[in-house]
Amino acid sequence: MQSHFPKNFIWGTATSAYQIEGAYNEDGRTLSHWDTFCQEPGRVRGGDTGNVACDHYHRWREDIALMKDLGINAYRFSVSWTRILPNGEKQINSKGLDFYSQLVDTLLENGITPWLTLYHWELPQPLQARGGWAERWVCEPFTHLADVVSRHLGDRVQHWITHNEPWCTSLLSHQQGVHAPGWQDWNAALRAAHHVLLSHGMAVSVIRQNVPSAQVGITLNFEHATPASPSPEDLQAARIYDGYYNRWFLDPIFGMGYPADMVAHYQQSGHLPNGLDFVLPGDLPQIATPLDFLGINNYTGILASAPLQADGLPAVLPCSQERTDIGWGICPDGFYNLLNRIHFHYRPARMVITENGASFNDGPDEHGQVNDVRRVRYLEKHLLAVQRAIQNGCPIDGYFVWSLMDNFEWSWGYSQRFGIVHVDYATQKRTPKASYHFYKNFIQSN
Ligand code: IFM
Repeated sequence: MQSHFPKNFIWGTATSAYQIEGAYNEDGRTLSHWDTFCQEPGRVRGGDTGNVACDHYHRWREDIALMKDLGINAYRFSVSWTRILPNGEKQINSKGLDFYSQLVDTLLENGITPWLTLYHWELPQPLQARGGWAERWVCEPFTHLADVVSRHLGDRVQHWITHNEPWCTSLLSHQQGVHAPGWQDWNAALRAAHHVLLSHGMAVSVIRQNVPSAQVGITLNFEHATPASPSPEDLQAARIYDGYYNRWFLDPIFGMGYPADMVAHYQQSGHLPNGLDFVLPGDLPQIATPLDFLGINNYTGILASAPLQADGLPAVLPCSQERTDIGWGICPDGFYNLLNRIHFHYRPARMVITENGASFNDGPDEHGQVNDVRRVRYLEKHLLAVQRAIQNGCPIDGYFVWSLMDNFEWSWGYSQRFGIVHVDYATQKRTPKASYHFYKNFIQSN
């Protein structure tokens, strides 16, 4: 593949704390709502948990050596809230901060820029027990977390992401019930979405106070919605799905407030019996605090069709017959359209692809090699889409593969492998896959 990426492009890989660290009860870490969710029968495939995961808490030096060999110049990771603030609020666990401090120092020594995500889905269990993201007060402890972490690491960490994928924290977790806390309550989900966004705005201000030179952003996940046919009904179905998944988050972050068509639609569907009563004066400007960059996560897209279902959402199908092992359609053109649409409609200052990747469950062959050619093809096509979007004027200056290594895939447990490094969970042996070598060459040739 001929590639022409701009000079100084950011090449990275991404992970998150609960998915790789393990050591769930070591050095003062306490339980998050994902630890307790995993204990509930039927929530996670195979009864899997993140208790050990990739044991990164003990093997992080080896993992940084892999990153160094890969040639990336940036690494995106998240912090575990309960490692740092064991009861979720005031009291600080210095051992938790020390862990991330050492990690950051060693990344920098190896020429790898740390990109730190504050919230990648691990809410301290005591906060969940009091209602979690559905409650407005939760913004305060989150802002405190942002304050503590940015005070301690802000002398070395310049790139800050407040939240990872607010759609997942709110709707996937509180409306669909697939992620912790596993609720199926539309109104709670929309309140949670607002509190996540509000806490984001509050955290941006705190990070900027503590680290005046910081680059601060948020990472949203997107699914490009295509109407299943040109009929007006299917067009409207796609528009509603887009509102549910993409616009509900993009619009307020870019100062447009919640999309009026979706507010009306949710009211008609009974999801907002009291309207937007949870939005108080001052919230929307706070949410729309200007950002240095928008983090973009994309894996797939969908085809939407009428009629709408009882809950007001359209029926959806994968965007293509070609699928990854988790069943998601492979649609690089949808990704390209999405990037253009974000740039031309919302005009973020910078765009960074903070996650892109695929689940393919290839394991080692008889020679111990993992020849994940389907992932190589997936990455090639999506990198090409990014390159085309840049050529079309999109200000994209970074790309992070999800993920550095196979890890705990939430409610799918360990059944789905997204890594470019294979992890044998019985021995914790790491084996770089063909996609790792592909990415290494790709970075070198750029
Ligand atoms: O593993 C997740 C990650 O935690 C968030 N973005 C999507 C990935 C694949 O599902």
